[in-house]
Amino acid sequence: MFRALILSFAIGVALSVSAVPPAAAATVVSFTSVVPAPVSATATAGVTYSITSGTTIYSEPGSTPAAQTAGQLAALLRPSTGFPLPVVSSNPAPADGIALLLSGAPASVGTQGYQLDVTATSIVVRANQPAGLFAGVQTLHQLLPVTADATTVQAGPWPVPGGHIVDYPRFTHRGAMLDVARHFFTVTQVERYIDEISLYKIDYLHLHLSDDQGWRIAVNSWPNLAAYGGSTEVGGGAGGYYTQADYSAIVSYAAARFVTVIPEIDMPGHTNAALASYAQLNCNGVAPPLYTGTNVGFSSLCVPLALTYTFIDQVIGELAALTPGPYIHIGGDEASSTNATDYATFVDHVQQIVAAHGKTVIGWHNIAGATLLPSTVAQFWDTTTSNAPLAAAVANGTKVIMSPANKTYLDMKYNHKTTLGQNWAGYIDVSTAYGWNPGAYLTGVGESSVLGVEAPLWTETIVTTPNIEYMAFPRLPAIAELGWSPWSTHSLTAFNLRLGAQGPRWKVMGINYYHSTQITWPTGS
Ligand code: IFG
Repeated sequence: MFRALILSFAIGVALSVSAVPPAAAATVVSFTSVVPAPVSATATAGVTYSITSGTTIYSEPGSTPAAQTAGQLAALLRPSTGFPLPVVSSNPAPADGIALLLSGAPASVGTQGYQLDVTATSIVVRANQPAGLFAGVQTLHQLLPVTADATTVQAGPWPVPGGHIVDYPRFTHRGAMLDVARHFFTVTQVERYIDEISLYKIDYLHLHLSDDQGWRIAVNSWPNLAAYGGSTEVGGGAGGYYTQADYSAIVSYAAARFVTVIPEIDMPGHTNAALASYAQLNCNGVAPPLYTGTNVGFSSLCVPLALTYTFIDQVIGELAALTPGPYIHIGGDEASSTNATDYATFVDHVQQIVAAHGKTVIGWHNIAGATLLPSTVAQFWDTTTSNAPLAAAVANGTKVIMSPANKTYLDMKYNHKTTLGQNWAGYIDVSTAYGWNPGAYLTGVGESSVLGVEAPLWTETIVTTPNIEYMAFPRLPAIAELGWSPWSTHSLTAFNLRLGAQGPRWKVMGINYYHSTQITWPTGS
């Protein structure tokens, strides 16, 4: 009787601290379940490393970024394992533990790649640059038992499958765009999205900061832009905006996860919020009302007006000073209320302004109708597989970020049953998001002209973080894989298996993902 009481008590305790049955906690994740697929991954059969209360996390001496990444790994593991997991940096690395080293990596992994070795006695991530250590730790994260992502102590043990990975990206640009103009999202909401996209080695976050429905970044020299232009959103809600301190917090949070922020001020179209904020910016001197609908193409900055360029220079000047990344995105899409001549004149001029502030221009591919600076990047977003003005610009040296709307637009419905999102570019489920080759998609735009990919999430219909997650997962990892993994690894069957293996972790992380019917999701995920 007494033994039974103890046993039932022990089980009770185990279950009460564990969100999932103890058996699941010990499940060793398959070494081959990583998304994006690594360049090469070889499991060592029968070998696992067990994280224990004695495990030390070691980071390269003298590297602050390496220590930061080590600290993030410790911050992930301490709450779920209950282990102390000290982070140290001293020569030589402790024999037993997890080591993040900036030596010994093969040159082939470049600046963003890494080598990961898991043996019975240690886990070692080697990279040439701190960004590579971060990428290696994201792979390690995916090899941990899914309960490692819990925020309360879970039952162990904590096995990591043994093996050897050498990995590096196909494209250097793997982006996610969040439209914070149609609906405003707080710093905390953006930071959660950064956590989620960086797990899949996304390294750019494009923030669509202005549009007809809202202006979302404070500009000291034009205070009404945020105060008034940021005071509403689609549907008439309160909107909001980032103070410059808020924006800097997002930039820093992203940088600590090796994500570079690309701010977009969309122009000359998509500018009603700015035009409503300052009557003097309008050709007729009259400010239009704030707009809370979802039409596009009806607004334009006043191209002939000299004040327009003073405005742009001051806005870009303040934004550039807040943006450590190389890019400013100037939009340029759907300028239906700007005639072609004015549009070209405008884009030519704005490129000069951005360059004068030391930044490189990105614009939606419509800017190919102007004369592009050699460094200007075009972001392709149409649903076609050819675009003559873009191909001509590419022949002249322009580089391209691939965001075909019918493949990468995360605001597209999965199917006719999806309540959120739109369908003007068609339905996009996993097979569509995954089923294309960014390096061989557009006529006249070969692999060497492609910087990479980006998955935009427009938010006309997206209001909450669960809405963001429902549309981004599981499709964003598909775009992330197209940006990172070699084309030789491209296989929908294999990807679907690896994507399904992410489901249990997303459940523990509280990610509100869509259980695509194209994927076999493990029971309970
Ligand atoms: N196109 C518009 C976006 C947004 C989108 C919604 C671009 C570049 C349709 N421009 O995509 O502002 O409304 O799917």
